[in-house]
Amino acid sequence: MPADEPIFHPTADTQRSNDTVERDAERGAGGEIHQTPEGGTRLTTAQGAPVSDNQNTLRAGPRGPALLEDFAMREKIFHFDHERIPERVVHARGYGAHGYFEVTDALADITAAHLFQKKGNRVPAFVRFSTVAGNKGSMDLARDVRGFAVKLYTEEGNWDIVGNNIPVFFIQDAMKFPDLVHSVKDEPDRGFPQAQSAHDNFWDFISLMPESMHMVMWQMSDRTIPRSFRFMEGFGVHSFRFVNADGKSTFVKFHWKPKQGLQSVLWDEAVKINGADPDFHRRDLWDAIQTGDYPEWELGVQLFDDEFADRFDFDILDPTKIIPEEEVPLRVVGRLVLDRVVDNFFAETEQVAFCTQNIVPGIDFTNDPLLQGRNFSYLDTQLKRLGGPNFTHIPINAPRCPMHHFQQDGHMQTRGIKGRANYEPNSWAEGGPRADAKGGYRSFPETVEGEKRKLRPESFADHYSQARQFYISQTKVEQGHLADALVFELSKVETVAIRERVVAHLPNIDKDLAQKVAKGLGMEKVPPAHAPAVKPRTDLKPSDPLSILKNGPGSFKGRKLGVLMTDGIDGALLEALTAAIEAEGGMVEKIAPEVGGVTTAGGKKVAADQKIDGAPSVVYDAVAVLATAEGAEKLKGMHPAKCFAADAFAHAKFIALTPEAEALFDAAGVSDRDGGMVTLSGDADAKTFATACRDLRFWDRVAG
Ligand code: HDE
Repeated sequence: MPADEPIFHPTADTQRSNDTVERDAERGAGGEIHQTPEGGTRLTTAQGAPVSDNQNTLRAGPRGPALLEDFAMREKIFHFDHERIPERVVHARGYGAHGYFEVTDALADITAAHLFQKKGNRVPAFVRFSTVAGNKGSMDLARDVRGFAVKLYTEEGNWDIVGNNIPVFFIQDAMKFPDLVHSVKDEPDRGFPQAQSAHDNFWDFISLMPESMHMVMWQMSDRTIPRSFRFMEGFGVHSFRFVNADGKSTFVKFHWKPKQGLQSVLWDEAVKINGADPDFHRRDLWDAIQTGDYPEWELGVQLFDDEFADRFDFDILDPTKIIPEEEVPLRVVGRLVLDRVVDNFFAETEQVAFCTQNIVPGIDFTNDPLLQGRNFSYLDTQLKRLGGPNFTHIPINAPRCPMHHFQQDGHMQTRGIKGRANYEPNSWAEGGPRADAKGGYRSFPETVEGEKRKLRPESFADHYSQARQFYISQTKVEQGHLADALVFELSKVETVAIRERVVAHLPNIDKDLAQKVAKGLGMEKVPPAHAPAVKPRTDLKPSDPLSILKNGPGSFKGRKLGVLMTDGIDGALLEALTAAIEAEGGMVEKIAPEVGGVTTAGGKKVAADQKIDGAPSVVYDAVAVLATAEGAEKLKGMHPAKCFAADAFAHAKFIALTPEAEALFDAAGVSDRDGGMVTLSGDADAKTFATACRDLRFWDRVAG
């Protein structure tokens, strides 16, 4: 084989073997014998032998024992017995989708990464969103950090940005990760609680780890109860390096900004969504992509040099710190679009193996101690999950560029390898690939010196200043949610001393917050503050990008209106409302007392998408109740309809209602009428309502 010819090309090879099977199946005599007499595809074993009966095991006599020689039955059960792989120790519950990443601003002067050399360069992408603590079958709306892991199949190898929807982390050193994760997961003796941090072990650990306080502020904010994967940001967290063709290094932080704007739900909604639709987030992503409303994120980079790093108030290697966008503005360099759902959840979403060490020439790590530990952990974990070193052969993990190497054996080797050389150097004429000293991956030659010691640098010691900055950057409504979240979580902690130890961190962040939480927990006073390692700063300015509500979309695009309807309604009004919401880019789902739907005043049958019992208002961004007087009477007698109205009001949603529907709201205990409620007296009101929905929530109702 000539040296420049690929030894194998994985995707092509896999394709070839699939094609061969299909071709064989189609071919002449072979094709015919692979069909049932009715012309359908014939069922076979995994070995290809045709199956005559998929319902009954071979047995000796009609009521006799099963016979072991029934290879088809044995194979079927054997496969089933082995259909699960270990779930991820963290981020077990996740959902993935395919798409592409396109460079919108070349960075050829900053990085040698092939991808960034030209505007318009496009590579395939696979993204997996996840919660962290819950198991694979847990619910989507747990209060939890979300994983935001991106695999870019570049022409020089896979580049994985394994990030979260929060830009900082709980701990500063990878060595603490097992402790952190053990503390948040279900407690080891009782095996609960599932998918939540509201328990003693988590807060016990946190109370003893002041470095976690910045992340705790983010975790207790609405960031951890996103409305959808589509409406959250992603962050690479660590500082990385870009290295250009001349070997010059620039530090970089990665930010994914959703074009759809940021949005979260309220905690009470999250709790109820978990019951109504535990798959709320995955269904949302699936539906959006299937309807052609492709979610999109911009990739923003914060670029800075050594000089900035030296003068920055905090250590850029410390993953518990951000660099405010006011200090280093984002430069938007690309866009990520998700436009294809997976064909098979297990093969793709479950088997995808993200690894922080998957980088490409032009990109490098920094000495962030968390990142360094991760670079060990991810490869290691894939071995456990996927069972062998050849997990890169699985199509979702296989690079889309040629690979040439000498790693041939091992579990599940699937490639058609040819030739004699499996070592290097060798002297065979077709001896295979050789390293490329110039074009191959080279680490940035950073000078490193120092004593070999186990220590935490002094420059990592300030644990409260940015926690405070985050808190003061929130709107009043958001600050209220954050305080409520702390009160909720700590109320679930049984040990009073742990509650107190957590609250004692808060005066170092914000005195009002400390007081609110202490009061919410029924404490007589705020416990004495822990002595901080260094004095917290109070001069850091609020930063708007840290708030969700200051970064809403100002649009109802991609959001959903739930319309509860009864018999006898004005069909034209329903149509006007639907048209107005669709003109805003929103979707409409119709709900009725019976899923068969309703009949309008004009005698037209309108099918419902949902029966009221299965469509609480928490699964919608805004609601409308179109009812006649008689219809409202009927709804008043239905508990789910009353909850629909009461919850929509309590969750600050925009509500459209016919004058007759007022009776339902009264019966649901909603006697107030405010600017977030629009009475639909005529078709023109539908437009007014749809325009109001752009604000997503009527916060004045709950601002206090
Ligand atoms: Fe992870 N993390 N992590 N992590 N992480 C895993 O890898 C680990 C950390 C993140 O959708 C595991 O394949 C260590 C920070 C995401 O498949 C494991 C440390 C951030 C995902 C692992 C961290 C993340 C993981 C479990 C501390 C945000 C899901 C299964 C040093 C920047 C990827 C797996 C997916 C998954 C280890 C901290 C994000 C065990 C040791 C910080 C999004 O390898």
